[in-house]
Amino acid sequence: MALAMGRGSAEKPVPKFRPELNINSLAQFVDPLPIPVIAKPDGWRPSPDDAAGKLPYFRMAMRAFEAQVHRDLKPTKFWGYGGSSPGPTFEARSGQGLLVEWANELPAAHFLPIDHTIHGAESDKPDVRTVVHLHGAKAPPASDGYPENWFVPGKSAICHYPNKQEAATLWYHDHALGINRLNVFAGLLGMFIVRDDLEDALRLPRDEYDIPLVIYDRAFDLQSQLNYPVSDDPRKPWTPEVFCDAFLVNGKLFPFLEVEPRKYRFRILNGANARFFHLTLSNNHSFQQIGTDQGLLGAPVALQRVSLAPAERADVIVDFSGSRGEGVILKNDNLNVMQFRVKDSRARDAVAIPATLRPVAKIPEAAAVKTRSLSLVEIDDAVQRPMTMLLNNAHWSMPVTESPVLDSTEIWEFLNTTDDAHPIHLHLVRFQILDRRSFDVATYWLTGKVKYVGAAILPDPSEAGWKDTVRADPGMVTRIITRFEGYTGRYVWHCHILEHEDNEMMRPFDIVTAR
Ligand SMILES: [Cu+2]
Repeated sequence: MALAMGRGSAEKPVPKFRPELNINSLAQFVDPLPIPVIAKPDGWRPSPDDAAGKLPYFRMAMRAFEAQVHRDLKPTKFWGYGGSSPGPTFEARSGQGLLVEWANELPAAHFLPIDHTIHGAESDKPDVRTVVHLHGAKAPPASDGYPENWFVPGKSAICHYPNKQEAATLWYHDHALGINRLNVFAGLLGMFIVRDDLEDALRLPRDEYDIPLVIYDRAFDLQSQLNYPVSDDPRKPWTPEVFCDAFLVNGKLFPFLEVEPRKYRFRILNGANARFFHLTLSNNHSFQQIGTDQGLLGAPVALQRVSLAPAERADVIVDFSGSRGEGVILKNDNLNVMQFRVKDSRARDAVAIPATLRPVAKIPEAAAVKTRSLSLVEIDDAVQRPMTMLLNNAHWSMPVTESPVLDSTEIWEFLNTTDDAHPIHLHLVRFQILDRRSFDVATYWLTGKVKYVGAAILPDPSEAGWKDTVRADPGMVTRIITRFEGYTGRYVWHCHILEHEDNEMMRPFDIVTAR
């Protein structure tokens, strides 16, 4: 018996998915929506760019803490930045850099099930490792949170964020190789907002009318503790995707927000490991999407539904002036997520949404000096269970194959041979989506050639701005175009389904100087 269990099982507890809390048994809209606090600097430090200049310095500690996700539940154990999840929101101005010392003050043992068969998470690695990536930031490579640059409890890393980029809704989260899905699930994520003068001049809703909504799904056990799903093989607890039925907004289940009958700006982030959200309002009112991952769209787009893959952001304006005294529910498909309680009062609303926002100049395809065809691949075991996911058939540890030249423009086309949509994220750069087009996957496997079987589909108006994450749909070639600006050095590109990213669907790339 003991022999059949194999070596190692005596040292590590066997991961189990415990009986699950029934979310439908909970009263809805009894907790106010928490709004993350704004991060405050702890002083000034010399700028890495200019020794005479000083930059605001923040020390942000990752700590274990407990928080109630619902009035009627016991406190849940989380890990979070600044002892909260989401962590404090950073407020930055374009062109004004800042320094963050990310300090690992977490316990020595992980509380979620590590799969030690996954590359980078072997038994000889410390269980608790963290490294922080600011998603969407144009940051030097040493500050980008390279997945192998993790550090253990008691250690820290200082990152420099120059913020030489346009106003946008960024977010920070863990990126440690092989356990990133567990660290983010544990609560290690937060918002980082960059503002600029052009955006200010548009006079969009601001201050208490500009609210981040960080949405993600989690599972809880009967003791209200996080319950990360596992496979039925205790030696390989990894599962291909995690979909849970408890939707949290800013860390609460079914929260409510009291609003005035006026316009609000919501910066919605899909912070889920794997779930795609399709959000609507219960009154079927339309709203205006004004921005995407990397900032403002050229013009507002009227929508009744916003769809977000993991890591994507939508910046929307919702006008509650026609809903005085009503309860408007934000829904994901048919399920309630949160409630807006519109006050039955008069509100002064001087906000008029401008007809145009920020011009987004299209990058011409002719500007590209190179087109890279990159396949998205799923490797199954003998009984068709996914074992790993690959980019261009390459594992993380294989030599770098993508080395764009600094300041050059390239087209990257993602050939999705799998049955899943994969949100593909490139670090450092912002890009534009060119199109998506169906191709014959069987022919591709046989011949290595792309045979298109449909017309090219242009991006939806809501994603026709600057992006850093793109949904690559199954059986399609998704093309993006980008200029590799900013820094030379090593960055990564990966699928943002965190279970895929942790299991090889991530590759390094190098930005090099022209020879
Ligand atoms: Cu994926």
